[in-house]
Amino acid sequence: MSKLFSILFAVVFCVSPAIAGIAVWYCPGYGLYPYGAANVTSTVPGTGLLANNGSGRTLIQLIYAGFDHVVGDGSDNRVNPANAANGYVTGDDWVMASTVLSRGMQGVDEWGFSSTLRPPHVDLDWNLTGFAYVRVFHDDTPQDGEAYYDTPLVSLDLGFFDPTSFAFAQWIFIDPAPVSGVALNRYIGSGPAPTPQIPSILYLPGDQRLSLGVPGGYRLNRVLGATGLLGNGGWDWQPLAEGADYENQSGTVSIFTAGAGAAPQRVIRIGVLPDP
Ligand SMILES: [Ca+2]
Ligand SMILES: [Ca+2]
Repeated sequence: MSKLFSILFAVVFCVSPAIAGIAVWYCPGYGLYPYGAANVTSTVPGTGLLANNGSGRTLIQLIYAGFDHVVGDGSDNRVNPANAANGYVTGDDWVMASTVLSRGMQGVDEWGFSSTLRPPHVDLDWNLTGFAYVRVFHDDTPQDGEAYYDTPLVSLDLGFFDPTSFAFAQWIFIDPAPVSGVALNRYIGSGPAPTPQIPSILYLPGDQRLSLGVPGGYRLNRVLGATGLLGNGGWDWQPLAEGADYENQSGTVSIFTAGAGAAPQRVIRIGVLPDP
């Protein structure tokens, strides 16, 4: 009995320091459809993204959401078509890997699906916790006015350590495979977003809150707070929790400056979106 335990402990202590790194498959599990496609399960020829984008090619990217754990900088401008050198990302995001799906190559069909697996993206030195997402562009030349799609954020699994076996590789499907595909659903904005009027901020001493109204024509998207600077000079933005750090009632945002949930943020950022 005691020998068995010692063997188990030996195994655990040998393996633990080596657990680091990622291996991520990122691909469509069912299929990609053009912007506005109502039927994202169709197998009728001519309905796939690569049959409707003019080139039969599209760029997909595996993107790290950065240290703020939000897509881009948390604003609605998620793609910067002028930032081709860095894969069109905004904020502190960066492209971990990318590939072009080309219809007819490596078994890729007009929906971007292939039963021939490409190798996963492997980085044995990766040790950053956080989130990644996959972005699909209309084609492989992103530009203003073209559609794209972002998957939800996925927590990165840092448990990959054996490049001889992909048994522990992580899957990030672009679509909710295997039941249906996805249609592109966002547009790369043309020009900068309009800047909403900055409202007055009131300090309410009785409630120990900062209060401000969301500008007319906009709705609250998120509230971020920062306590210090990162090595790259940017703020260490973290999402604040509604109920614990702030309240949003009828378009008035109240940020707590005291109490159990009060965050010690030095800087607050309020994100708004235009009303639909
Ligand atoms: Ca980010
Ligand atoms: Ca294009």
